[in-house]
Amino acid sequence: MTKSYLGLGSNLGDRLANLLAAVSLLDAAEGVDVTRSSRVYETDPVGGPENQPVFLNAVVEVDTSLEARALLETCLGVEEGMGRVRDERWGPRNIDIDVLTFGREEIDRDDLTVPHPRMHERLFVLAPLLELDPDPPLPGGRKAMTMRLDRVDVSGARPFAPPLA
Ligand code: GSY
Repeated sequence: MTKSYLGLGSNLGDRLANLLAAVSLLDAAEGVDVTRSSRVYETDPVGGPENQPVFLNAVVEVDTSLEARALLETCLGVEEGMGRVRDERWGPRNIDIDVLTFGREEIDRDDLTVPHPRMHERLFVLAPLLELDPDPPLPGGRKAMTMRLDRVDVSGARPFAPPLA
């Protein structure tokens, strides 16, 4: 079994219901067991079109018997099952599921890079992730303990709802 952290985000429709649906669908998937969730944060959009709606974000911990590629396929399948349309890059979406980490493995392939290469720069990932793990795998072997937060806009993530699982 491998422990993996998944980042969930939604900024279209009933955002909290979308996150909850994603957790149920992930947990129902073959070889995936959702073990814990962070709280849900409301977060200011990073990138994408100006004035896109604010996001809800959370991180969930899963135990999986799948290989990394198959876990990614499962996440994409859940997004698809929830009717995600990929029109605008970085644009609004009802659900986004990112594989942030896969055990302590470092994978760098066209289709999947873990630890996720930008996760340490994104408060909408770090704030929920650090609730679950104070020493998570980060790109380049970085340590959360030694990261500087003084250049990060920490007002950009506000607790919104209790854990999803
Ligand atoms: O990478 C996930 C999609 N996304 C998000 C997000 O989930 N939250 C916030 N706050 N900004 C984002 N920009 C993108 S793209």
